[in-house]
Amino acid sequence: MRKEVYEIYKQHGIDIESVLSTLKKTKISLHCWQLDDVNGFENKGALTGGIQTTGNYLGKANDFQELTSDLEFALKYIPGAKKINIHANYQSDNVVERKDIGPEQYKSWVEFAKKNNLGLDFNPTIFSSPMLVDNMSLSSPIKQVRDYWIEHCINSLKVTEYFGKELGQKSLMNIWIPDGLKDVPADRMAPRARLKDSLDKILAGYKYDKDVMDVSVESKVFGIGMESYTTGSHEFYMNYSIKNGLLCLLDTGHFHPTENVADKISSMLLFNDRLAFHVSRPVRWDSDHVLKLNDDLQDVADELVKCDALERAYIGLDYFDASINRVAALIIGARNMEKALLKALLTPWKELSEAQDSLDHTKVLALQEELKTLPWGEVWEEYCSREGVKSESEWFKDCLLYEEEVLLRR
Ligand code: RNT
Ligand code: ZN
Repeated sequence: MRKEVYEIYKQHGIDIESVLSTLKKTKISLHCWQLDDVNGFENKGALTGGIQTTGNYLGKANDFQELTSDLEFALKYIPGAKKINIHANYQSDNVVERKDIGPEQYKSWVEFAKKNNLGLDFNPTIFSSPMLVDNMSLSSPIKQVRDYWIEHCINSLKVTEYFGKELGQKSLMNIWIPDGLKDVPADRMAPRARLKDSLDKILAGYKYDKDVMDVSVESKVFGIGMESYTTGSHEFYMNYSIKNGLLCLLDTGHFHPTENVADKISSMLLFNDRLAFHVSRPVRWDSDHVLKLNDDLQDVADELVKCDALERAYIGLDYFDASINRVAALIIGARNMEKALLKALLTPWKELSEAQDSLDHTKVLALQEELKTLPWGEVWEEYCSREGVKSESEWFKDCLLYEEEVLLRR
């Protein structure tokens, strides 16, 4: 990086060294499910629950060994502190029926995390299962179905607590259910009342150690086959989480296409200690495209930084593209998340907000636009090199080699 770059940012009151030290310790949770199209390691059935992957690019990971070797490869090209986000259907040891899982089933994941200096997050897997009846789980009218998933979630709390304890850093357990209806409901309230009751039973079912884990709930506006109603709406979970000391998780693909998810962050932070994210890229619907460094992503990163909320947020990625090299997809999206955070940290928010508060809106606009041409790319290269991570042109070459030597031989 040129010496002048320090000066350029200093003129705006930004100290590059402190930016890099903040960025380096900001954790990003990498979702394991990009590498195998959300399949998991159980007997493979179809992906159900209103989510879809499209594409059949060669080289998908088929088991724990392949998936962790892909992860280890990807990790080399992603700077900063990382966690791995796993789903319950990625049991690494002695696979059991989903409702019966426990720490025993994820021992190899913990070993993998320790070896690679990673944290772990966890998700009960409430899709792709015959126990999902008519796309309903915790809000199903069938008691036996609800009870099955309640038990799965209670056991998931134990797994998550185990991760937090073993790895000495907080683990997040996120509950997402697909429950919903294709057509206009006869009754919107009853499924939501059942969901509320199921969540109460889960929380009463196991008193987890709050020092080592948090629980979040993820809303959604619609799913494939559930276009008219989802039980777990944003309003439902926003209220449930605040009343019960859980975190609200915002998935950036789970709102109406023109809704600005970044705009929600400041309001949420005024009433919640902590907030969780699934950062995704919806294209016309919740399509889970790989993150690009676009305005939507930047807006989310900007809000987290200007609200001084990096330590109050769980940042998880959530996209799955089966039409391109899956390892590259994971790397590209994660690097873009890092880049967005870097750009946000290199922005003089104080200067901008002072201009806003002194009603100098012209300066706000002028400065916002001027900042776009500052040499942040040089700072990015510097960050990557300090982290021992290859630069833009280099990592992709390695990835093509990995494709040729490993992925295409599967
Ligand atoms: C689905 C949700 C959910 C899943 C993962 C696999 O729309 O976004 O988070 O993507 O749990
Ligand atoms: Zn999500």
